[in-house]
Amino acid sequence: MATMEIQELDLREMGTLIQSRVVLEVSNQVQSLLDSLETTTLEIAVTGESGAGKSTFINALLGLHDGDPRAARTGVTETTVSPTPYEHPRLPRVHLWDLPGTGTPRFQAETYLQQVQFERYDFFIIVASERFRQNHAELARAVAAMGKRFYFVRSKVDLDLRASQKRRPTRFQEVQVLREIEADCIRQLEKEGLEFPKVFLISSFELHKYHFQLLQDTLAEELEGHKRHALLLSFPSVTSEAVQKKKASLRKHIWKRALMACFVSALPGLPLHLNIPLLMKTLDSYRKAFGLDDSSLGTLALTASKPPLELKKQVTSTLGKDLSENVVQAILSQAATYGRVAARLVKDRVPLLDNLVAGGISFVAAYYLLHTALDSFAQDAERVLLKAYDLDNELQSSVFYPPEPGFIFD
Ligand SMILES: Nc1nc2c(ncn2[C@@H]2O[C@H](COP(=O)(O)OP(=O)(O)OP(=O)(O)O)[C@@H](O)[C@H]2O)c(=O)[nH]1
Ligand SMILES: [Mg+2]
Repeated sequence: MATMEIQELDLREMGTLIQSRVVLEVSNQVQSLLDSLETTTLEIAVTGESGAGKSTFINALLGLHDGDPRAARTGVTETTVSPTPYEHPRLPRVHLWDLPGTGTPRFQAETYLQQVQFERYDFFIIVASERFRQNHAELARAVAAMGKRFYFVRSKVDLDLRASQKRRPTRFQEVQVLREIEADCIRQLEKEGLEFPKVFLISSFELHKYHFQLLQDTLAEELEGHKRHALLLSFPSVTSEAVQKKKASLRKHIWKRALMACFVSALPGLPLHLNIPLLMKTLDSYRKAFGLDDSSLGTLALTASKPPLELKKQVTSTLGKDLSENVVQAILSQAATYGRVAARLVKDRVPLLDNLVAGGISFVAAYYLLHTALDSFAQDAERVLLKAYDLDNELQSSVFYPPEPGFIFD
């Protein structure tokens, strides 16, 4: 079957096309699109009073355990005096900034913002572990006046819930307590003159609960283009929804990555002339983005207090288990079988790529491979999450999707 499909495509024509200037120009443009995606910076400022949980929150966002040498120091009575950047372990252009505390008696929002060089941040997260106060509101107003966005995070809600449960064990209702905390925060901020403040309730030890997903959605919505992509990739996927969003964001760029994998080693006359190392690199970055590499699984195991092996066992896809060239080659040869289907689908949706699909089965194969990999990694990631957070019974139905067609453009 595979050979028949390959014969149907005129290989000589494909070779000519690949070497033609037009395609080279397209590929240059695509390369610069990918470059601009990779060089997009995201600078997130995290501020609040001393002990509010800023450093712990930063580590949770970076997916780093407190003991990791790259992590921010936590739980120490040592106030940061100058802004300290923490680089994202996978995305060197994404930084979380631990800013000096705002709780000093002589706090002056505008001076503070000048001192921390407010202009370099994309947005501010203002963290409070108890009540929001005048200085939080003042800071938010000053941030807005300087043309930047701010978000309030009420941290350590796990502690509040536990305390409340102890106080009223028979009447305790989690949803009710959360509502009360949120309403109280909003009331405080309104009293300080802020209109319609939005507060996200978070526990840095249990990001999968409470408002973390909502915070991520809100941030993503309010960022544009490449920065949104960077945010979706950099935040840990702690819910099924986040996994799906990450997948959708990566999916939009598959065609560009597939295209780039086609031309570098173009040898006319060969059915598959793909840049395999480049494809392997892309696949590896996908796998890490979903937290399926050993290091990410290890951190999750520590956070969730689960044996690492138990989480690793949830990675059942062929590519997730063995990201080797042999497996990749096997999938690529399968792709040839689907060449015609792919060609038709791609042709229907993206006219620009007509020629590529008709001329290069290698493009279709790379496209198919990356699609398959994203689907598999996302499913693995969901299984890992279910196991890590013991959600097996609650969410099972959302995890086992029917097989996807694999060639649909978003
Ligand atoms: N239970 C619980 N404890 C938290 C949470 N976030 C932080 N903590 C604890 O609160 C303490 C202070 O946290 P840090 O992250 O060091 O606070 P910080 O705001 O960075 O403090 P400074 O650097 O001194 O300004 C630590 O003991 C943390 O373990 C949370 O979400 N839940
Ligand atoms: Mg700190």
